[in-house]
Amino acid sequence: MTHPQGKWFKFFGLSLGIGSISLAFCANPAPLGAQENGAGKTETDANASPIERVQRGNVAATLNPGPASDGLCSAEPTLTITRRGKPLFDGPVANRVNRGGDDLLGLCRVSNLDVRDLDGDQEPEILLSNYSGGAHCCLSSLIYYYDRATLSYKRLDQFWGNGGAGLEDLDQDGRPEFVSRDDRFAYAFASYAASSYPIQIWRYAKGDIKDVTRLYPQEVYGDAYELWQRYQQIKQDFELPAIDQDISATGANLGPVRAVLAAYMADKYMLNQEVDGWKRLAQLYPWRDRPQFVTSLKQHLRDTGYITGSFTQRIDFQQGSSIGSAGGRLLRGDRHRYLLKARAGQTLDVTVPQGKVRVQIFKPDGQRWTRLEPGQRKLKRALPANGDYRLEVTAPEESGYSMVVEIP
Ligand SMILES: [Ca+2]
Ligand SMILES: [Ca+2]
Repeated sequence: MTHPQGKWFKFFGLSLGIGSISLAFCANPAPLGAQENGAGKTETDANASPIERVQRGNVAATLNPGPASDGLCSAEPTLTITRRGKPLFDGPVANRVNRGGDDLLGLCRVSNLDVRDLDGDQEPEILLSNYSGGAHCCLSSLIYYYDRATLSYKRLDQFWGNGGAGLEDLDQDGRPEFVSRDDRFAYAFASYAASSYPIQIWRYAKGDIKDVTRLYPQEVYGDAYELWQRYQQIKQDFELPAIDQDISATGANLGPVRAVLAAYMADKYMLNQEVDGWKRLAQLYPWRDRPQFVTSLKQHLRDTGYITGSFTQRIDFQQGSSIGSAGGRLLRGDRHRYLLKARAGQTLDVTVPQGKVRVQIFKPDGQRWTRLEPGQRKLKRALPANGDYRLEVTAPEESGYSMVVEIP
């Protein structure tokens, strides 16, 4: 895969980049209508007409950005959507974009029209990107989706902040994921230009969009690795103070180091490798103010939901292998949920080599099927149905654990 964060590294100092299908255009925007990035795109005007048209299957959409009011922002963008030959939407793209809750964002430059089925239900969605105007903020995706109940199109706004998102089918299941970065790390530990970001992966389905980053451990691992390399680069590029020097006296700026380690720790939490992460951080950040840095970093990770007792993620089977593993640390009340796809008749073999934990296993229909009590190490049974099984791990008192799952 082309990793978007690679581009952010390249533009370190600008932090404008995004994925291969880019929604970014903060600096030096390309003329509207000049792209040819959609298989169904049928028109780009010889005079760089701003009108974009895309058709896929029975759905066709046309975006007319209207006259540019100040050379960058459009005055009155309009959109038409035709489904099965019937015009179902014809009007302005609303001039405010919902950022979540009541917080609204300006609409300045709407572009990158695409028509594609984002959730694999054979019904294409219409995708636009919006730039609100400003030095490097803000980007958002506008998704028009067909609502079968009202036989009309509704819109979902997804706010990305400074970074934008790229569309990429990471697991090649035919449904593309939005690959973005966690914008809450902008300015958190350094200036904007020196900030670093953990990866975020979002999935659209049925009029809703969700953060599914934990379901993509390979991508998160790749991101953590790139952040690690970035840390090494920063160490080379910046003259960092000696370990025993009083930082406040030298005036040294450790912001870029703190920022990259903050993003790295967020990824480590997503991988359930936080114990290893904190161990490494102790070596990577040897300066005297480490306790203060760790305290503020933990607070930030708590505020942004990385430090949490409960989560759901899919068990990651290495390619060609029937063995997957999981693990972490549980406090009382925490719940680690793992999903596992299997077929009826296959044998499920669960081993808990470490930890005093309870593993409850639920069938694809949601009914509890069987469980391992704290202290029990092994369970082996034939599975009764096809589908996603859920393994829930809890602990009667604080415990680390590891778990190996095999479906031979
Ligand atoms: Ca769809
Ligand atoms: Ca996918």
